[in-house]
Amino acid sequence: MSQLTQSSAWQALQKHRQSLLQFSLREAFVSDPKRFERFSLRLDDLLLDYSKNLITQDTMPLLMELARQAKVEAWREKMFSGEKINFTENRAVLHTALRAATDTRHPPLRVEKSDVLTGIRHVLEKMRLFSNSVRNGVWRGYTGKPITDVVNIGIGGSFLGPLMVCQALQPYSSPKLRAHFVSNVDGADIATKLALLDPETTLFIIASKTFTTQETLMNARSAKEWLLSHANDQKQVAKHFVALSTNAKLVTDFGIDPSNMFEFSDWVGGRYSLWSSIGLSIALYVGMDKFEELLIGGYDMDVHFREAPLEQNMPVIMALIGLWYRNFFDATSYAILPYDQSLESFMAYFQQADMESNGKSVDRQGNAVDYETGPVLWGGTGTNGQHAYYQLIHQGTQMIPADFIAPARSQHPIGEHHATLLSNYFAQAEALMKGKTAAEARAELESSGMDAAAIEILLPHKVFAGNKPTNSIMFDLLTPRTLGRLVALYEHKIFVQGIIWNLNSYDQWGVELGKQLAAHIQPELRGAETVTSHDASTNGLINYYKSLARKS
Ligand code: G6Q
Repeated sequence: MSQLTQSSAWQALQKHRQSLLQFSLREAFVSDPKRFERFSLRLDDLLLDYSKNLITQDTMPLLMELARQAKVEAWREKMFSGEKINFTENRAVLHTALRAATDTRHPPLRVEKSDVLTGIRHVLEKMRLFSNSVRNGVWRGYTGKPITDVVNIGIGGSFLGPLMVCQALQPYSSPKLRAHFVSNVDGADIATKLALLDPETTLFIIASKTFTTQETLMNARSAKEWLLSHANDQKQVAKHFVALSTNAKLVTDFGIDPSNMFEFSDWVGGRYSLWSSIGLSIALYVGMDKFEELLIGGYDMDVHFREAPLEQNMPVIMALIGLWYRNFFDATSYAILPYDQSLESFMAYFQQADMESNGKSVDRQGNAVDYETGPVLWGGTGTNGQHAYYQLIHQGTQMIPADFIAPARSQHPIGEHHATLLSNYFAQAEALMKGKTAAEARAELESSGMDAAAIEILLPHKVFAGNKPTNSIMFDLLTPRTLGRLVALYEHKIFVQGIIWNLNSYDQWGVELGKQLAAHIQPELRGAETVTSHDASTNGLINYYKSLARKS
């Protein structure tokens, strides 16, 4: 048995879980009128209501004890101070430094003796000068026209964060500059984007930490060929291509002027990199001031996470509640449900952040874990989901804890739209908590005038068990600063869970195997020979592909 499952805190939680077999959220709200006050927390306007969870007053102290036994506070300090907690890659985990750099009074933060904050501020200044010059029309394309379209070419962590933030902050964008994202190596992605663009006014941002990623480099090469097919002059590449990377040599080899490269360091994990120069598309789209407000929002949450006692600590509470369901209720998945169309990629972003960080089955000592780790994350914007997959959350056989997220005010106020959206936000969490008893369903059917025999047939289908746990997160308006807080909240939640599960949340070796095999297969797809080097299924599929491709 692992230390974790043997620990007194874990065992106490298991016992506590048994005492909750008859727990009813509906009754808990009736018997405790202060339940909302007891189980909610605010950071300025950002409210976390966790009262609709399967917890009693005894649950949180037991969960807090689990966090203390896992030394969450000490690990938190290791992360913030730049210790190499990503030990399988021998790296610090310092995306928080990118946010701390906005605090001019922050003491120096040294990694291998040099102060990282100075370097970060230097890059921020370079981003400011560049984004201003593009946005002001000073930076011009090869025919002298200002830039109208920015295309971020990158994948995974070099794509999802900038995409999510640009969508979320669209109300702050300049109408003179559009942002596009190309990630998939499927030619359809770049071809459909290029078809809409004018090479004279398009700027490509090649976003790749390593600058070795197959998909990104292929898309970047196709973009360069497209530009050169119009500009017919290699020199013009400098006006239309910039790079965001840690790898100056490969950027130069690709043909991008090193003065057009925006650096960051290897202690920024890909999926935590939107705060680094990987956020250049954000700075271009909404302006550098707004990008810095986003960083400040992230820093607000860092300060809260680092300083608030565990009992009053938003990321800690969310982490513990998530872990409670994953490990003690066998919840295999977790839904993120923003009631804000501009957060349409929020779930996809955290699907990567969470599943890549805590989708591990070996602990920090290299032992197979004997407990569940990261859940499957899924979801999407309300109310669309209500007319699709919510059915399974309400009446399916699995428990799916969910986070409901909403702004009090809309960035797009039109008539009654936002009040209608929010009435659904409130109603869904209430419905999941309360359910509908057989007596309530029967009374409803009777009052509709239905005859007794029909009621008996329909009744079981109309009953909702309820007792479905949710968190509700609400804030005033989705500003850059609020978004920064929200993103950092989830990042730190992932951190806390990873620490308790005794994982390295900051590597991603699982991504590697498929990459290696694809590199081996690619040359085999070229010739006409029958491929025999794999298992029967892979050989069969490759050879079937070749037979079809030959026909075209
Ligand atoms: C994230 C992962 C991964 C990475 C992409 C792109 O944490 O490492 O999603 O961001 O594979 O990598 P590059 O930025 O190096 O192209």
